[in-house]
Amino acid sequence: MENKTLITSASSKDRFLIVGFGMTGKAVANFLESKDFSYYIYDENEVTDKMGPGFIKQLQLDEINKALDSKTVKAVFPSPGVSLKHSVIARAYENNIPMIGELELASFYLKGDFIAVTGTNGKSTTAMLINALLEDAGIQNRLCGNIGSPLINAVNETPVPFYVIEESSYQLELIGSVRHSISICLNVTEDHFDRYDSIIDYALAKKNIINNSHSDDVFIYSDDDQYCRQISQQAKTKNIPFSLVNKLQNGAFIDDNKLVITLDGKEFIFDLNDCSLKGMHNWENMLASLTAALIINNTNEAYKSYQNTLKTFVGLPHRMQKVHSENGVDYYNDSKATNVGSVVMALAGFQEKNIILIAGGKDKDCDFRPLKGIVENKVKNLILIGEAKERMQETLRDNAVIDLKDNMAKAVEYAKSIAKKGDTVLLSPACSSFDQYKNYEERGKDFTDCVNKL
Ligand code: UMA
Ligand code: ADP
Repeated sequence: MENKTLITSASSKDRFLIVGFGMTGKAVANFLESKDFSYYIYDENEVTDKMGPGFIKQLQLDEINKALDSKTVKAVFPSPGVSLKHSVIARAYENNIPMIGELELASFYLKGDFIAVTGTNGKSTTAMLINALLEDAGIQNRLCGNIGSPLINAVNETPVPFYVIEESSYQLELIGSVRHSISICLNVTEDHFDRYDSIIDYALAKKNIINNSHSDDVFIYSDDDQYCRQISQQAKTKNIPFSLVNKLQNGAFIDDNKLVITLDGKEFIFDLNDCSLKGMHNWENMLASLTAALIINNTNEAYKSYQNTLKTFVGLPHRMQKVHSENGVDYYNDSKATNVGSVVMALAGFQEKNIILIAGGKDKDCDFRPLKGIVENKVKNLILIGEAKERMQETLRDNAVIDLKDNMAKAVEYAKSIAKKGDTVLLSPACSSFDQYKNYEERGKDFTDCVNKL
């Protein structure tokens, strides 16, 4: 039976299993409650939330296995943070129990078009910018997905014609039958190697974004990225590339300090001097976002509105955010740079070798070698913190003057003591934050607080 039929024909007698009870699991539970369905929960931590009448119980591993083996469970809803190699998921697969991701579940009920944004870096900025471009032009849409707002919540809200969805590779692993009218892949560089065996494995998850698209759907992708190009070759969609390097005939590119988007022979131009978002990485995000918005509406009125949005859209905190300036030294918080690719982009945006870089954090087993050249060219001092500091030092020892520090406060204090007029102190960790913080926001705030305390 198709997953959609299985869900839409389910009755209150059917029992489901939610695996992982964080933001996604809770949103799925709310949805199941609204349909009067019953559900078990599996979570490695004890669930203490007040539950609705559909909740049966939180199962332990041995109980789960019994429930799955006896086929008491009609379908499993895994949360994105739970690997599909997890023993519970593996057991469900062995028993041929359908596995349904939260995005697919939502897609059974939502009628609007899906605009999906993926990529290793730039997803949140791009999804937010598309949301703003459309909203300012009077085009109703809802921003959701990995950005922190599960799509399933939209099922019980007022429908809108467009859903702008940030989609992580974890979510894309279970994309099932979800069709995207517009898919965007910004880049594919190493990340999440604690979950994927190789970059190919990771890129294959990203590729799922175009799995169900038709010839009248559109795929917007970076022509500068080999994995994005390879995905485009397998897509049935109309493909629109963007590039920072080449002037594309039918696509989006940079020309003489302008963003140029060509669509079906028509050219749309946006002056970079008028854009609040700065940095080459944001040029990519703007090219992709504008292409998507122009596909949806490219009337003169919308075109003007998009130009205004670019003036006002300042981006998100913790992404190359200037948090302080003192004695000719600028301090930037780029705590969201949780992988090597985003740090390469951050450093590429600076012209001189005047960066004091604070990096390190939770080790995700990624290869730090792509940092070698750019660190050598741009970083005068590298200060390392966190679980990954020794491994980073090992890789980068020939490329920078390196100091290891115990924590953020000591790193910032040291950075300040060595910074000279014209230098930049940059937190751009290349690692996630979970070794010392709850999340990247808390780490960015700690950096900013330490800077402001000085
Ligand atoms: N859990 C287990 N066993 C596991 C893993 C998790 O029991 O092996 C349990 C945890 O105890 C916890 C729950 O599962 O109670 C957490 O589930 P989750 O990790 O799927 O997290 P959610 O709270 O549901 O948030 C998820 C995304 N998290 C991840 O993909 C890790 C959020 O993205 C997203 O905003 C949210 O769904 C809504 O879509 C965060 C993220 O870090 C920001 N994403 C990664 C990234 O951007 O790099 C992909
Ligand atoms: P994501 O949601 O994919 O993590 P964000 O927009 O939150 O993306 O940005 C995450 C990090 O990546 C930040 O450090 C930001 O400066 C950097 N970044 C943003 N856009 C890009 C891009 N197109 N290429 C490389 N790095 C980028």
